[in-house]
Amino acid sequence: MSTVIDGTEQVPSIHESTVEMYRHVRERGIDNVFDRYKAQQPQCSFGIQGICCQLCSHGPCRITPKAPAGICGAGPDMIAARNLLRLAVHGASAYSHHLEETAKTLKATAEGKTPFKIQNEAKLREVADVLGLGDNGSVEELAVGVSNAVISELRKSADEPLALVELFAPESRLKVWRSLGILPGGVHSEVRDALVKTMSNVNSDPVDLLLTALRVGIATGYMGLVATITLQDILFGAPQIVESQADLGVIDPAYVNIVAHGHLPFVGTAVLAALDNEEFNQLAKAAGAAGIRVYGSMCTGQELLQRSGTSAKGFAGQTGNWLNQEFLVATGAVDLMMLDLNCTIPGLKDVAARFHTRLVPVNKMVRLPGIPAGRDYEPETVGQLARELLEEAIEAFKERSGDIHIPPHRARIVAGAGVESILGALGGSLEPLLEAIKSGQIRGIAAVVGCTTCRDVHDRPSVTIAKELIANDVLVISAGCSSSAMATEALMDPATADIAGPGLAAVCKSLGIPPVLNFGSCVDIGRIGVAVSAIAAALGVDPSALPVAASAPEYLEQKAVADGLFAVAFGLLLHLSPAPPVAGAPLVAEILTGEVEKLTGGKVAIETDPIQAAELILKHLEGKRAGLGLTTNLEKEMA
Ligand code: XCC
Repeated sequence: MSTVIDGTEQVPSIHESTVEMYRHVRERGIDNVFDRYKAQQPQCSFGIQGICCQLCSHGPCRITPKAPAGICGAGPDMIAARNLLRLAVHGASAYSHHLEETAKTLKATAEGKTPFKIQNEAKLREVADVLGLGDNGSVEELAVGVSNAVISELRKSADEPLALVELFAPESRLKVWRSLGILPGGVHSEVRDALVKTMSNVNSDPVDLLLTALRVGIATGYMGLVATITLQDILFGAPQIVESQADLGVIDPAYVNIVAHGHLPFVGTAVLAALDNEEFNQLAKAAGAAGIRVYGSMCTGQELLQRSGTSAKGFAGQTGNWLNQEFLVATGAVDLMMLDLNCTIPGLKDVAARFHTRLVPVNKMVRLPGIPAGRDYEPETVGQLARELLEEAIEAFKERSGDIHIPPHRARIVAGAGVESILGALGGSLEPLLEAIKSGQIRGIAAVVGCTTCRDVHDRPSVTIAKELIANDVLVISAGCSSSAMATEALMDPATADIAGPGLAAVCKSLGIPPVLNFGSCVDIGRIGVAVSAIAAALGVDPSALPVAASAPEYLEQKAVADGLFAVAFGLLLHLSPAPPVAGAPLVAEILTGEVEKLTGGKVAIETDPIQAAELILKHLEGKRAGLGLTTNLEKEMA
């Protein structure tokens, strides 16, 4: 954090732009996330270890040597497992909200009630066919059928296995999950059952609670992630390789500036579509601006970025991840922010109050005290909402104070990775990638994904791990806030290929791709699951056998917990930092970091040092290479 140690100032972020803005807001006496983090230290060790229970009025109960059980008799393992499951349920719920909004949008679009047009008929027909709807109906009929099928999957009982899991998961995974009794049913029912289990004095078996957490993770993986990206691809088109820019320096103060902030791409896409009408640019010019620009923040930004060649044309760049949001407003050049779902921090409102920036919740889940509601996304009214937001942004532009400070940094990025776009880049077949892995030119694949935190220097762990891995010829794929971290540090610029090891650098240069592939937003972690399944199928093995690992080096919140449990259920090594709240629960920690591997093939590895973390991932990949009979580094050195 920003303190002076041994005469050296330790900055709060790895990014020059964020550090510059941090200094800027401090000079103005504006509170911010980094200073609040500092003010919270030291934090409660019971909470950090996961051994604090606050469920009933007897609590909080904390586990100590003197009091090894809560008042009800709950021990540390039960408390930690219950807390972990509750976190996962929260994440699953948020993802299912996103999915339901997407399904509603697809259906309304098919009925001609939205400004959107179905962009990907081929994927619609493919999915409709897999769902048993045939592929011959009209686009509209099939889209309504697919939407209805997904909504009924969300709502069915917990006893009826999710058809989408049975249709899309590798057969070898289904076998494992069936044998463990963790093949999930309807998401809403799974959420309800998990909440019942985690109520006071219902379920006191940590093993059952952890298996339930894996079950919730699988439901999240195939519904919240894979189903959401599938429907969004049908609606807005699959991501295509695009070029853009990232970092706070993308903001141009000459324009009316609008930021799409959150996770759901609907309102941002509608605003970009409304901008096709020259009327708004003319209005902006009449107000003294050069025109109107729409930028992205966090995952909504990633959604727009990866489709900026097609359905999100006109997108002007990615500003950064969630830890940048207060600094973004403090540039003084953001006129309006559209807020949908997480991660809109309460502190954002206080910064906006110091500037002219209008904060507009555009999702019925998002509310800020004192900010009027009434502009929530509905598929049927989003066209009108987009026009109103454009008008309001132009009005806000007129209120700028002139206190504008934009760090000059921006990086070139290539985005839009996914199975379809990778196949396109490889000439229609995964074979060149598989050959590079088999020959050892690429040692393996690491998905370095998820949030970022203040626990370390902002974005340092994500960027450090990625750099270590690519230097050792591991292809890194990223999604979520860590993706913005790497974009800002130019790891998604093909010109950075030289910092990769010789094998990976050669592959990057021959294909013109960067050493870190941008898979997009949080939900696009599902795209990584689809890609790994495709590689496993091509090699005829289970995903757990592949030289593939996942890392959430700065995990923050509940969606990340659900994602992580999916990775473990899917059979992957999941490196996690900071340490999840299980350190005070020996059995839970032992299961997650060891025993679960015997059940699913996956496990958690906790390591807060990014260099050590990269080493343990490399060791894991080499172990998997050996298991498949592929050359290991050791053999290479001895040859
Ligand atoms: Fe929020 Fe997706 Fe996490 Fe970033 S990465 S801190 S959830 S915005 Ni998913």
